[in-house]
Amino acid sequence: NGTTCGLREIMIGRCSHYQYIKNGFVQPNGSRAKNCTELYEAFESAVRYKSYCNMNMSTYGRYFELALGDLHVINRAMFWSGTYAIAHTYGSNGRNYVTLEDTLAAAMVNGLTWCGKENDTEGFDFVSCPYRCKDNQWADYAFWGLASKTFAQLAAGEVYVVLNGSQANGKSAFRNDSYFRSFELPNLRQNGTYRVTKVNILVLHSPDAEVVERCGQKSLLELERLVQNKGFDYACEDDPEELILIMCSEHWHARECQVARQVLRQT
Ligand code: NFD
Repeated sequence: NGTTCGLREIMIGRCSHYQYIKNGFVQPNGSRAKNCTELYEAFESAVRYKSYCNMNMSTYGRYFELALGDLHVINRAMFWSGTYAIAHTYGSNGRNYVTLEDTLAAAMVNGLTWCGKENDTEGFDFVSCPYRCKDNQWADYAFWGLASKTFAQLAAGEVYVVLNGSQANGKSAFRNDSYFRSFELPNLRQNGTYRVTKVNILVLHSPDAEVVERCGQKSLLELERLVQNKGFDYACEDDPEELILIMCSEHWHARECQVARQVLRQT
């Protein structure tokens, strides 16, 4: 439950690493390096000395503007829901596909926990975060809600969505309360040069787990309707082979991975 001490050093360090070492797969060719200290300061001034419940969907606006202002992700933006690990393996740090976490704004804080604290010399709470604000649901979405919305707005052309067709506990692949549904799908661009043309859904079923939904069933049917109402082309594929091979590398003994084993041995 603790929060991230050394936030400043981590964020500025990650930003420098991103730009000077990782660089190349996401940011446009020839774009100027960002000033990491300035970026951190935009982030800090949004949150430090503020009480958690005072945050909302515009709190980090300047940070995202500075970090992502000039970016477009054309034909390779990838969203994920219930599929964090495999979507990121497949995306391969922006080499194949670009996820939100491959952008500078998100890479600087992905996996960290932080919150501001009022009337405090540090201005940060390094012990615990409330995580839930009773009176203001937007506080909870202040960072990742705006991150998701901003990322969706800069996706163009064909986009990809990796969903989980074998979620446990009756959860659906296209959940009512997912970030993907609440902040990404509604913010895909419908007009202009950088509009989205097609939404490609990749539905995964974990080896040896129950199949809850396939393309064209239940929540995926609803998703299809929403996508088409927005004027985008729609495609849905169950268990694309390249994803099954990645999954089978981690579930080698599953019955469904026998075929993969045989094929891989033949070559
Ligand atoms: P979800 P969703 N590692 O799977 N997004 O549609 C880490 F670090 O239910 C990104 O609601 O799908 N975090 C972030 C994880 C946060 C992991 C919110 C994991 N293995 C929204 N698994 C982010 N980077 O933190 C689950 N989570 C967390 C965007 C995740 O942090 C992405 O562009 C989130 O708080 C993606 O297209 C929560 O579980 C979509 O929204 C919900 O993940 C994923 O949100």
